[in-house]
Amino acid sequence: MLNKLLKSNIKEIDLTNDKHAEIVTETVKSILNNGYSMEEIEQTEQELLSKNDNALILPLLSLKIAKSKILAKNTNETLRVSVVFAVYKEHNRIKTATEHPHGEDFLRKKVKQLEFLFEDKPNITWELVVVDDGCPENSGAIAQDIVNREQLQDKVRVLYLADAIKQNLSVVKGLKSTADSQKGGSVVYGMWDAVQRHGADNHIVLFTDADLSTHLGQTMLLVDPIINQNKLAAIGSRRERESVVIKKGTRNNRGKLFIYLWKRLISNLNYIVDTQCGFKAFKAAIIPEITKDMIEKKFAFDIELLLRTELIQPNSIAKVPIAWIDSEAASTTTDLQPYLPMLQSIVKMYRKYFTATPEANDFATFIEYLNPETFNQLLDNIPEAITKREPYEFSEFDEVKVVDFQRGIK
Ligand SMILES: Nc1nc2c(ncn2[C@@H]2O[C@H](COP(=O)(O)OP(=O)(O)O)[C@@H](O)[C@H]2O)c(=O)[nH]1
Ligand SMILES: [Mg+2]
Repeated sequence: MLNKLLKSNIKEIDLTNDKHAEIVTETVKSILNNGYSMEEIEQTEQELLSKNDNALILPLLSLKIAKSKILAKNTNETLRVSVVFAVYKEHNRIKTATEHPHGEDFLRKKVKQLEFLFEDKPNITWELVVVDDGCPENSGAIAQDIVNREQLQDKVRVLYLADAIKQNLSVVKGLKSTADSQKGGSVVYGMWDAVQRHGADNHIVLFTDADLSTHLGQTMLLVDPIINQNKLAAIGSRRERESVVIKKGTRNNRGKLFIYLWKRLISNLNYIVDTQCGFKAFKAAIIPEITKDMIEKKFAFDIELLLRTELIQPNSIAKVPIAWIDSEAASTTTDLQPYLPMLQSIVKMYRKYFTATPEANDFATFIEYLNPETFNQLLDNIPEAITKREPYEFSEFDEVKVVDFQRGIK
């Protein structure tokens, strides 16, 4: 199998490209048609990973999807899978590549990815839930147009956060308008709605990002630990040994600082590193409880969902190494500086959900008093003890104290 996989001559895979997507599908099919077992596939995966070569992304992604398809095949009970994503200024990425240079045609592609994963599995029903986050460019209406034109009504549902606010639904309590929301408000509304509509039994609710960074063929890798290993949630992680990540640019040190700081506050997530990957699954039964009266409607909502899952049952989150290929062309967050507001929300979570300790309190107060200017100084002076380490070390390593950070700012 290894030799066959290595023959692929695509070194930089682009999931927005139809031809590349087709090659992935064909590779998965050929792996499955050869009847390889889960163990054989995992062994091949280990061999490819040990080569540490970004050009192997296509075979590695194909192996992950092949595993996911085997898990689907082995699922014989009734299962409902809802996949939610928010759209905000996605009017370009939703177009095709010929219609716009940033076009990814992500809606149709996501449908295809799920169709492929669940083909011949009538016991598994699924749905994509698109939630318009008050998009000024009417991303929701554009999505609905595609749904109507392509007759995708039984596969895709489009919701508007504005409607939920108008109806005063409990899940959007605290939002006066869509302007108070970023990603979190919409995703959580979509998750809650999926449970309202399809119930809590045999139902897994995932969320993802609008773009094609995560191939949804991997969905069963998240579903499996919940239905077969008693986990309450499973999160895609870009920071495990078996993760396959293609990301350009170097925003890495900021990410390290972010992880170091939230880990000083949120003690029950100490075994988790990548909280921000847009690919997470939850057992539907816990969704009403973990989404009730959430603090965060913006980009730190993942952390609140996870910490509340852990409060229900410790050690209940599976970390799943995934293949992730950044879509940077029209990222909706590149101009944003979301880290400081995220950290300040996390301080609120610390105060609401945890018993104070002197150490954590120090960090909480320090972060509360940061402003964009002092935070930028902090970013320019991230202590080397942090930049030289890997984020997983920050669960244990806590030697950089508030005074050390204060030295870097005026
Ligand atoms: N920037 C931004 N994104 C939002 C907002 N509301 C929902 N989103 C969605 O949040 C997700 C963020 O993903 P993306 O733009 O790929 O961010 P990145 O991958 O972190 O650069 C997308 O699905 C957006 O459509 C918002 O108010 N601002
Ligand atoms: Mg993205």
